Amino acid sequence: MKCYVTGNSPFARKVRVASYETGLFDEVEWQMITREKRAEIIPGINPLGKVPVAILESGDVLFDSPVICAYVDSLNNGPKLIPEKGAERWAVLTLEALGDGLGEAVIAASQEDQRPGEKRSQGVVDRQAGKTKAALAVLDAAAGDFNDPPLMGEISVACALGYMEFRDVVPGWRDTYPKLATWYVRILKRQSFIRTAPD
Ligand SMILES: N[C@@H](CCC(=O)N[C@@H](CS)C(=O)NCC(=O)O)C(=O)O
Repeated sequence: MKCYVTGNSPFARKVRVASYETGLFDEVEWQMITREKRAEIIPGINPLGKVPVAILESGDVLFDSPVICAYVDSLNNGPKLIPEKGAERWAVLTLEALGDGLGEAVIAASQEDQRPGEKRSQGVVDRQAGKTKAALAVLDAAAGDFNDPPLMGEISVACALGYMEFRDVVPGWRDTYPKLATWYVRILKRQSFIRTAPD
């Protein structure tokens, strides 16, 4: 499988971490591309123009990150990142969706914030900041019950937090959400996160 990623994308990082955690990292032909290259080549592969996107040996194309991560986990003969059945499966997928939603809100808020004065909408920034803070509050309350080692839900949440911190979208979040921050400091020590930190 060939997988197109950019260095700072929290969604691409999910796939990289999931591959690392399942021991499949070296099986993937990683295509680390710039944002400029992404704009040039990705729309020809994924009509949405987004990374991550994977091309299988068969030529089939997979996107987006939850699909690629589920595919990686399907190749995994060890402990699964996504439980195959039962309530735990739906809990993991829902936590993954919450992490993805946090990542989307953080990206939208930070992109809007960077627009030039007359084009910037405070309403958009505030709406995305509201989603971000609501997600962080729920995650802070849930952090004590997070799986260790992490499953797909925790991986998604940590990747979103990594991007949020990298762009400093919520200054001082570690003080406001201390249980989440304590968990985050722990998960960052895993090789899978050390090896995939935003640059
Ligand atoms: N839901 C998608 C989101 C992917 C996404 O938003 N990727 C961003 C990078 S973080 C991207 O490629 N954006 C380029 C664009 O929107 O044109 C996923 O989970 O993979």
